[in-house]
Amino acid sequence: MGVENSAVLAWVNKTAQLTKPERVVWLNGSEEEYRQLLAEAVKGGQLIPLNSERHPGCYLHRSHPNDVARTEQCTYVCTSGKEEAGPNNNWIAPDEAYSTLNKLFDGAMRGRAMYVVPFLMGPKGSAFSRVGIQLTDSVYVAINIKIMTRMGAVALEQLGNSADFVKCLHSLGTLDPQHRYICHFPQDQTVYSVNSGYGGNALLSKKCFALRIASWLGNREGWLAEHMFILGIEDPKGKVSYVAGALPSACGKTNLAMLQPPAKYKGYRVWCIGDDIAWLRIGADGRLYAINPEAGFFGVAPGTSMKTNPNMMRTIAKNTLFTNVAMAPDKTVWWEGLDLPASTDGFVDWQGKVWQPGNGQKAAHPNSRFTTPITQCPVYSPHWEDPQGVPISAILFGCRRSTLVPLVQESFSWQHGVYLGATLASETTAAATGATGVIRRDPMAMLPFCGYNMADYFNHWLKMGQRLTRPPKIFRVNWFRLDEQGKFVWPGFSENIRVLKWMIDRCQNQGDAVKTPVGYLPTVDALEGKELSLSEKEWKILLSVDRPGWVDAAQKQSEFFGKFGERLPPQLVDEQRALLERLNEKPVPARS
Ligand code: GTP
Ligand code: SPV
Ligand code: MN
Repeated sequence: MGVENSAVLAWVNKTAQLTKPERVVWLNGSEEEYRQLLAEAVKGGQLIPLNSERHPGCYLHRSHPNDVARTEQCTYVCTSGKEEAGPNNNWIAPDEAYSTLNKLFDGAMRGRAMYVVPFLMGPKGSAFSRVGIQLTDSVYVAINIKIMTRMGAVALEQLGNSADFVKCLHSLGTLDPQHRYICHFPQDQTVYSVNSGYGGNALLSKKCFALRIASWLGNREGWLAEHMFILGIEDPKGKVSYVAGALPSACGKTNLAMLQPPAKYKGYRVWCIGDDIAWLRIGADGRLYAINPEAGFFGVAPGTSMKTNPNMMRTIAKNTLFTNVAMAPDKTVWWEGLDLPASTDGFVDWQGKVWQPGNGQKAAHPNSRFTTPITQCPVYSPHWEDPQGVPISAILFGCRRSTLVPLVQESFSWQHGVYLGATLASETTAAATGATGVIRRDPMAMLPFCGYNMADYFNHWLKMGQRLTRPPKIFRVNWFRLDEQGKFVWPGFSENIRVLKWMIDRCQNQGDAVKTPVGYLPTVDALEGKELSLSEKEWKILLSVDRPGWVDAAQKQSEFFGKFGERLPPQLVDEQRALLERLNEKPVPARS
């Protein structure tokens, strides 16, 4: 490829001198090249071809057992001052980080190829879009980026002679978890990652660039980079309204983004624009517009089935990479949540070890994933390509909470909505290493992904609201309330359409609601809830306000807010105080 951009050439040459690869391979993104990469990965043992009839064009990858999820404890934001990174990030001074990393990268690619992977985040020619270039010695990573982004010549064309691209350097190194680093240098638009080959640690286009670096840029330039899906909901009259929503990792974004409404919701359709990341800007008309910077899904496999997410099952029917799922002897894949076949003889688990149901082991790793192109999704929205993005009517912040948080709350104002996002807490999942099921603060589902001090981030959200003349309404949801037996009370999945529809109704000044201290809550009728076989007790779990529980929760927020010191926007403390006042008032059920 005749690359002429001198900044790109200089960076590639300098890196090759440091990492000393056997060869440098420039990727142009063509289909032929993609086939070659797949063949190379099969030959090298990184990919196993799957059953060509049942899974055409599909492959299985097994990552190292110590490298199966994001490692937040090895992830750093290296701004010049620690305060800029904030209490929400691990921090190393840039000089020190570069010095450690340069030692680890010295000769790290010896005997391996270094792939030069240019990629474009966002539609071609869009003012939202940005270019990145990843240098990596992992063919698996290069193949993933081909699926996940607009990769190759298209990115270099958009870049032209400009030096404005994000430098993403990645090496598998020795996969030594003791020396694993994922370092971000927002002031240099640079990311270095070494000793991991997995997901968000290694596909640097995703969380590292499109969230950590992009959120930092967005704060400077007046836009937002968020851990959000984007969907369009079409009503029977054909009107499409757009919703963007953040939920923490493995809490339901992908499922919601391509939901298939139940038969009863005739005429309603959901269109998918993105499932994980949104870049949002204010349009000339004062509305908020969103694009999905990505071109593929890196989704959670366990739990995905024809019952829960038929659109994803159809999406992954071909041309898909599976990572850390189980395999049957006929080279078909399996994971928890799919029906168990009559015979499981010869099944191997995600590590390739013999597996039998009931042997006490998971067949697929709980954070096993698939990588698949968005254009294969049966309900993918053609507006995914719109350079100006889609106008957002509603924003949703969601959490996984077995107690306290109701099914859905509508905020009273933008500021109250920002407070609902900022005080989000959720039970941890297998998407990151560490204990699961532990409640932690995860503001806007961005705790692991915000590339700067979250106090400044909250302030940025508040300022965005002031600039929006037609701001979206902000909601909070929780699909995960448990009953006394530990079962999910809300049926979730396709039935979540009821909540989405109510949200859109509310944006159009319709839909019944009850004013409560924590926001507007829907009535059972507004959710057409009589159709669901839920008892009165179950509705109470979903739609009531546990006043003492909320007083306790609101008081505990002081500790969290305290971490940000003087930098915390006072509006959030005002909202906390207002909530406590509302909770102490006598309950008056009122219709809005
Ligand atoms: P990341 O890709 O990690 O950012 O995750 P995500 O937010 O896209 O989550 P995803 O949609 O992949 O769902 C994660 C897990 O939650 C899967 O096992 C789903 O089956 C399950 N899940 C999703 N939606 C629902 C729901 O409405 N109810 C219940 N009970 N589980 C759900
Ligand atoms: C998440 O953890 O939120 C993901 C997967 O979407 S990863 O790419 O590993 O970040
Ligand atoms: Mn995610």
